[in-house]
Amino acid sequence: MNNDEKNSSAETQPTGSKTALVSIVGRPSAGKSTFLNTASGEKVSIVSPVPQTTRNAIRGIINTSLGQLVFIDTPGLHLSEKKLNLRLSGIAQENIKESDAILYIIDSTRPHSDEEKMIASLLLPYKDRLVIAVNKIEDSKAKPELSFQFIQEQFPDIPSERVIGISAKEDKNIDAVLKSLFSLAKDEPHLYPEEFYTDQEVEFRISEIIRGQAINRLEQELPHAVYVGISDMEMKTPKLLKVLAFIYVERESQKGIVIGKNASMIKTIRIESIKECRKIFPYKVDIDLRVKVDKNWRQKDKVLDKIIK
Ligand SMILES: Nc1nc2c(ncn2[C@@H]2O[C@H](COP(=O)(O)OP(=O)(O)OP(=O)(O)O)[C@@H](O)[C@H]2O)c(=O)[nH]1
Ligand SMILES: [Mg+2]
Repeated sequence: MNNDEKNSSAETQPTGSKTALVSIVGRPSAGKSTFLNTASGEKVSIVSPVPQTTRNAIRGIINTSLGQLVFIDTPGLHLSEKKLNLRLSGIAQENIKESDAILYIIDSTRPHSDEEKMIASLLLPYKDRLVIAVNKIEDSKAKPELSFQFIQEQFPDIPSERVIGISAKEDKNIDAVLKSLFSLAKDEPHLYPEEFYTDQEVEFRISEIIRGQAINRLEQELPHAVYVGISDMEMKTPKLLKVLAFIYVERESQKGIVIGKNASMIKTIRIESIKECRKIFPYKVDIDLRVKVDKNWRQKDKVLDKIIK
């Protein structure tokens, strides 16, 4: 959905009176963040082919002639006992309880494993405020009929207008999902002013842009081993924000990979991050980017408390 059709439609058409807080949930890599970005027409949340990309509850706001939907993009729900994964699943579960509606995204290119069944049973008590999107239907590997069958088994009495086949990547049927979510919205004051499309702080946004640029260039386990910290940020002039940022890795041996041959990798991450910031902020963002080791940070509560909220 492009921006002319969504948020900026407020300029031509007033935003309707409905309001809903909507949690987007599903397995890692189901396409939750892609859905939010396509629906809002903005790069609100980072996307990558690696599962467990989203680590925070990220809000994205959409205004249409029907009203305002405030989406909470959550980390993928994952069967794992690892400290980081438990925290990520916890965030998704806390947000489900608070929301007026839940958008459950199922990846139709993957078999419906025990993990999918675990999510379906977690959502069963909320079936009256559930919309289910069967995603990636444009993919040649997709088997949406199996997903619809799975949904029929797990949620036998869910109304058909609340189960929709979509392609988040190719903007297919996104409008139908929004319409279905509005049917669960209430006549209540909007949660955000119309010019907002996200509530993320500048510092968090920049650190996520850098992490997105990094993880989409790193291979295998490395995307999971990375976090980004901003250690200094100063508005030098009204047109220039100076940022000192660190990409943290778990081990000394990973440092070299992030830096790359002749520092080529870190340079590219820096330049592409600056470009992305340029598109979002009304001022230039100059980033001094360095790499540091924070040994086994995924096991440290102190670090997890800081980066996962
Ligand atoms: N073919 C296809 N791929 C998609 C679609 N939607 C998302 N993807 C891809 O699926 C991968 C994961 O997408 P994300 O949006 O990061 O998934 P997520 O559910 O937010 O993942 P986590 O944050 O890790 O839980 C990326 O490579 C996307 O490009 C779709 O409609 N079709
Ligand atoms: Mg995500």
